[in-house]
Amino acid sequence: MKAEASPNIAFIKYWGKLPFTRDEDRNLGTNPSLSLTLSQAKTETQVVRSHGPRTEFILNGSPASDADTAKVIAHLERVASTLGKELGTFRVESRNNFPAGAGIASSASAFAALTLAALGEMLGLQGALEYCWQNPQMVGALARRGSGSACRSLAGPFTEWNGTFARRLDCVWPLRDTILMISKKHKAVPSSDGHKLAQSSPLFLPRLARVPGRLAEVHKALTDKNLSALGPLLETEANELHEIARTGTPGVDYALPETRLVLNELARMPQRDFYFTLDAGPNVHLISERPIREDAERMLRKLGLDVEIWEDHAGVGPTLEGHPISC
Ligand code: 2P0
Repeated sequence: MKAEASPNIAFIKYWGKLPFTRDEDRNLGTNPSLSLTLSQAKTETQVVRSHGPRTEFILNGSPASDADTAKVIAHLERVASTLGKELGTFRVESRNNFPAGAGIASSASAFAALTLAALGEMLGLQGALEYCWQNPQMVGALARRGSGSACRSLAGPFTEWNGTFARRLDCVWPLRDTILMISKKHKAVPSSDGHKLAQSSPLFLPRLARVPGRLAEVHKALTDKNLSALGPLLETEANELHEIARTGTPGVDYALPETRLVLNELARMPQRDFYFTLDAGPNVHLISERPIREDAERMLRKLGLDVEIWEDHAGVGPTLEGHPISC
């Protein structure tokens, strides 16, 4: 069964998990988060029952590493045990049309797509569609155990995750995300390690206290479709995420010199109608209402940077065999 899901870019960031000595995969956020689901960047995953001795995982056309295969098998086990099914073996094939591990939330789309494809293969298409309809929170909890932010890729265009359950927001606003692809390399420190280190930063607890107020402001900006109110909140969130990572022990710098050049240039622009956010990576996401490729090209030329630009925009969530899913 084949599923497609897009990554999401967080407006309010999930950064830090509740600590569990057992069940580390519970992935419960220490704070609520809210995100925009994209539509052009996609992970496509096919899960098919096999008669082989073990589950195979093919990633972007090549056999995946043992570590990635183990993560996929662990996730198939979660889905099977939730459904009360025998696990068996599978052939899993997954493709991204965008760079993974580079700050475009590839684990979110990966585990959203894997969850749905596995449900489809284990329950059949009709059974899986009914399951998603009747148990959206269970589907979200499954995706979340693969990767926390995956529960926010199960719907669109905007999803809020209260740390435990995720839900689609009743807001349609065709925002764009123009991504300055400063690096396509896999980041050196995975997000799951970043989440653990976050709590060692002196900035972590003060941020937790600020998030509820900021979340309310983001809700208001979404309701009013007021980008000039939303934009500065996005930028503060991105800066806080990177500051917390930098000031943890050990500190992690997810930015590159080019990232800083771009952010400094944006800070110098007196009037803008586009705003930056960052994931745990060096690439800059510019959120806007209108197409801004030309503005971005002009800025990059001025800075002497040779950087690819990817244009994406708000999406409506994943599909299973072409059927829209919204959990
Ligand atoms: C987010 N990020 O809210 C934040 C902001 C990155 C920066 O969620 O360990 O891959 O798999 O639960 O979901 C990236 O972390 O971490 C992330 P796991 P995940 O999008």
